[in-house]
Amino acid sequence: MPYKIGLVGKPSVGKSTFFNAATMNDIEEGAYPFTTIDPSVGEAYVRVRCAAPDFDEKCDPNFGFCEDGKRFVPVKLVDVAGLIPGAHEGKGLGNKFLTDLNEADVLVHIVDFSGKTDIEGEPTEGHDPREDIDFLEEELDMWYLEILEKGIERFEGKQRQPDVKLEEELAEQMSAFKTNKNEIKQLILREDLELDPDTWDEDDRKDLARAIRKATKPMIIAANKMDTEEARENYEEITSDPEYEDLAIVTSSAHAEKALKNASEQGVIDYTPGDEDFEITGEVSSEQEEGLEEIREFMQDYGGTGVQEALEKALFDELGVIAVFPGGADGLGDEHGNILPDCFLVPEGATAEDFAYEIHSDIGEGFLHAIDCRDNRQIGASQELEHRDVIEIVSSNQ
Ligand SMILES: Nc1nc2c(ncn2[C@@H]2O[C@H](COP(=O)(O)OP(=O)(O)O)[C@@H](O)[C@H]2O)c(=O)[nH]1
Ligand SMILES: [Mg+2]
Repeated sequence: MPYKIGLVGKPSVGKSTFFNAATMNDIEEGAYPFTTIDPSVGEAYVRVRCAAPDFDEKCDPNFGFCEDGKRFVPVKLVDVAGLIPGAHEGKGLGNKFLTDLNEADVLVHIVDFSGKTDIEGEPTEGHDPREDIDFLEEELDMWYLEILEKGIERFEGKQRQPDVKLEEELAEQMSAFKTNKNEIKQLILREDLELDPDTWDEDDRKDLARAIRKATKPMIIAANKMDTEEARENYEEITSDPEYEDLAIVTSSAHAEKALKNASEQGVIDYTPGDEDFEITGEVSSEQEEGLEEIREFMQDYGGTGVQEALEKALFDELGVIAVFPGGADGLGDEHGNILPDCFLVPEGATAEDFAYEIHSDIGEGFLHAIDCRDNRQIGASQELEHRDVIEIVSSNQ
């Protein structure tokens, strides 16, 4: 299963623009690892420095593509529309919204930093983006709190039965959030609460819901519309506000990325997504040239459009994922001679054996040992892998 990144935010912040820009590509249809008829789900990429050049080779990716030594590894991107006040109570797209949210491994909260849309997404002036940041967190916390309350009721209903454990009942109720009893127990204790909900007041419950949300729904903020003057001012102010210093925040212009992808598709510029610059290679009107030069200036100030960076910060830094290439100790080609055709995204801390299971459950079950292809060293089942490792799995089920 590819990782899923969810784009959230109130209406008119640029979610669809970001989604379209990030999922636009001109590679062959057949190279997609998944197809979908849902227009809000698409294929985007995260960049990994390709391992093939380290072996003086050139790769032949099965999925995604490789440009300038950067491997573009597919991820799923979901435009989670429908965030409005009361979404947790089923208002707006309520249930679809929550299902989409649940399926995302990590969220990118797109915020209109220009302040030109109000809390409902209607045009205005001078809106404080901090309100949007607080509002989304509040909305998610309310949703978590409702499910936590159901878990508490479930526990209370069973209290006279022997061997009923609070953390088990809560974890069961909250299983859609991909948590477990150990994590729940740790979070309760970290909040300095007893393992007895009778002793928790309303604030304790809210704090616990928030702690569970933070632990299970990693999220970064994309400060969007940074191509506007107002957004830059808000960005300066918010990033120097001590109350917001814990935020993982990336500057972005979805609009600029979209314009570059369009120009690239027209064949008038040479642009590799995520790069800090591009080259005009075809005939452009003076108007288009002016627009492109404005975008170039913006990219120089902020190190690119920020769209790739947002996806990568979400996945690699916030969620904690590494990329590992399956390889062979005596050659990186597969049975068709394709060099490093695959690149797997796996959780940080994944072991050689976990990686074998990731490739195929049969390979995992027959795991004998692994080989680090960079130095031909044999490694054991429990050895933790590192980002950009090239690993051969030796299995009795090959
Ligand atoms: N200036 C600027 N406008 C943007 C940017 N991204 C989106 N917009 C504009 O914001 C409006 C809403 O965008 P849309 O993608 O439909 O937002 P959504 O409702 O969140 O999906 C449109 O007019 C976009 O052109 C950006 O990075 N900069
Ligand atoms: Mg939209």
